[in-house]
Amino acid sequence: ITVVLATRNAKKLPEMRAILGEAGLDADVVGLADYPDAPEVAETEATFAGNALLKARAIAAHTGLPAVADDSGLRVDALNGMPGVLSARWSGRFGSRSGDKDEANLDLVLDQLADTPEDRRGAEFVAAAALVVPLGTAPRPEEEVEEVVEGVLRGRIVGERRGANGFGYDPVFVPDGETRTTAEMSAEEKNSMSHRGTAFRRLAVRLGELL
Ligand code: ITT
Repeated sequence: ITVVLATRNAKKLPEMRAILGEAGLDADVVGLADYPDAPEVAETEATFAGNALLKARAIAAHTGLPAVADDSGLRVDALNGMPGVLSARWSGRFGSRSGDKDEANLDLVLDQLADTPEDRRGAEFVAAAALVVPLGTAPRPEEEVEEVVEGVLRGRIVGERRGANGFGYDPVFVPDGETRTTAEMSAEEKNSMSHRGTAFRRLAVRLGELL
């Protein structure tokens, strides 16, 4: 069976692939590179789960294959949960390379928290992982399946960038019980504790049951 990963984020894709692979999922996992005409989905929902489902539904409908999507972001306590579902586009600057956008978002969160004391810098990464199995898929072709699961990683925002791994807000995020940012960890180490790791390990179990 083939499963399509419905993301255009080139840094998320290998994380999703690695987590599903390590979970022992017995499927051929492909990205959107194989589907150049796949629709771009506007993230119009107010929740991570809602947006993840929109993305998975659109790609399942386009490809006729089971599709898995991630919608994720950073919720900062001192900013009342912002940037949340707006995490990717928070800075409002859409550079041609995703790296530029990440840098602008990092500048913004460091700037917004510049005067926030050490004990009020709590934050969490959240990921919703959605699975849509379209009608006609073996072994239950008469059944359409939609599932969403979430994962959360609690931590805090540090005062300056540290580390070169990962993407997005990783250089300023230190998980609870850790001293290093998630950008200072190997991919395996980050995936073992991350919001995306938790969500996609759960989803892999469901995929294994369904396919
Ligand atoms: P797709 O919708 O195509 O998957 P996207 O980058 O637009 O790609 P989201 O809308 O889910 O994805 O936004 C996720 C943003 O949240 C991402 O761009 C980062 O800024 C942030 N983020 C999510 N997970 C992260 C992680 O593990 N480490 C650091 N930042 C993360």
